[in-house]
Amino acid sequence: LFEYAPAPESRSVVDIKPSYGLFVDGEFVDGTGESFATINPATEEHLAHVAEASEADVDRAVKAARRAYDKVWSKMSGRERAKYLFRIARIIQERAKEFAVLETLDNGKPIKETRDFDVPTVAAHFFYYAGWADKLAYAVPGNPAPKPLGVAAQVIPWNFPLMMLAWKVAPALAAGNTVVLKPAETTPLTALLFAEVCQEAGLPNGVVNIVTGAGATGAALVAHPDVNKVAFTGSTDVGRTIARQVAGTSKRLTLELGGKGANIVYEDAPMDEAVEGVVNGIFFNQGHVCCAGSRLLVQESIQDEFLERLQRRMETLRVGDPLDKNTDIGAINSAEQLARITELAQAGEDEGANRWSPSSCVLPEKGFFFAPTLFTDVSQTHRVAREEIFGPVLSVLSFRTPTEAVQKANNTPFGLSAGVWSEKGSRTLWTANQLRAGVVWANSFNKFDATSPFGGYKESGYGREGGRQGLEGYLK
Ligand code: TXE
Repeated sequence: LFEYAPAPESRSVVDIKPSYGLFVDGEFVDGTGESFATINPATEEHLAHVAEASEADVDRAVKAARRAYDKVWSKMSGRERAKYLFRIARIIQERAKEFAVLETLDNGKPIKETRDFDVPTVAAHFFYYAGWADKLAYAVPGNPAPKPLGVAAQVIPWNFPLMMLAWKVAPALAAGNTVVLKPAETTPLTALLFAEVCQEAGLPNGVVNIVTGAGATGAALVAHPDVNKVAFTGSTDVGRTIARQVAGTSKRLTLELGGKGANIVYEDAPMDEAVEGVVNGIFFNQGHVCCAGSRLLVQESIQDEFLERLQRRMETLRVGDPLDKNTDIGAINSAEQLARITELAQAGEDEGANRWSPSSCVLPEKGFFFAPTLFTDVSQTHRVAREEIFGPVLSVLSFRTPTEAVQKANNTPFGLSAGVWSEKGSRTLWTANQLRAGVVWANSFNKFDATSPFGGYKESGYGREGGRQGLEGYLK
């Protein structure tokens, strides 16, 4: 069932073409609109030109997805669909190096993350949902024969370009839907490489379509009348716009939006692990993580010692060339995002918080980089404590009692993630139960698994991705 050919030796690590079209109905086609450049944020060098899909292009892609749904994909058995998903997973594994390098070039994240985290997680996701394709009767409790929704419009951000694609495409296809996906404008290249994987896997034409472009392309896709489902990950503002746009239609919607996660460190926490977890929680992927632990809540009795250890650890972080295997913090994804982080960090200083960055940190002269930054003397009303910075900036608050920790952690319009650090299981469970966050990690942070549902409370969105629950958003 799962025939498997090893990659030919000759395949170069990554072959970036000068320009890319759209992937519609199984082939790369020219767009009818303009094109735009995607750059390497670590060097500011031009990588490729990519088509900006017009409304007419989006219409063509949705029509292809509809045809594929009606004629092929919805008629196929789950077992047969699984075969394609398994093939896709295997080809991603074969081409892992290519994907990792391309993702690092287009996004700016360190190669050790794309190599050890993004690409393996993506393959795992396709393997996992391949396993569900013939077991959908068990996916939605109490409903023996759930049906796919039809054509799914999927709009994704730039922080985990390939992983966000996997989170959306794998469950949609497993459940029997076809998709039109729009990657973010600053990171379109791995989605286009994924289109090649679909071809290589022999996926029927039109089951996956990729339309590149900016917000207008995304808006045209969401508005298309023949779309049955909209899945969006991105900013809370755009999420609101999309919710308004979809309201009053029969389209189903899931949203995964921003966050302002708290990492709660109790006085009995395993100290070394907690320091590592806090560092990972905010500096992983340059802090471009919706579930980042961007607020540290540390118990007052250990605050001084903890901060001293944290600062010592931050002195060892290596910021720079994302292709260097030793780099911990790569490039900020775009000039716009760098400006946003810079502005918010400045607001932190202006509002009276105390700003610190490691003295060891020397930023490269070219490219978009931001030093790992710690804010202490932060009050809950400061912008650095309230707004999603989406960069390597950690705001420190303290607490005396568990109740105060929970109150402060929940004092945000968001509710995506939190971490609890304590040796005491009962305290961890009590805290987790009080937290209004979709995911709570205990003595760990930023752990992801395909079997585990992920999603938000409050303004962090609704619906879940991952796990059995991830299928619910694609079934009726
Ligand atoms: O997001 P946008 P941006 C947060 C983070 C960041 C801020 C802004 O705080 O600093 O958002 O980032 C497409 N209709 N997050 O401006 O604009 C867009 O082309 C349909 C958190 O980059 O939301 C891209 O593909 N689509 C977040 C995608 O939406 C539209 C990840 C996300 O871009 C659209 C990213 C429209 N009207 C940013 N306008 C997370 N939750 O992980 C834009 N898009």
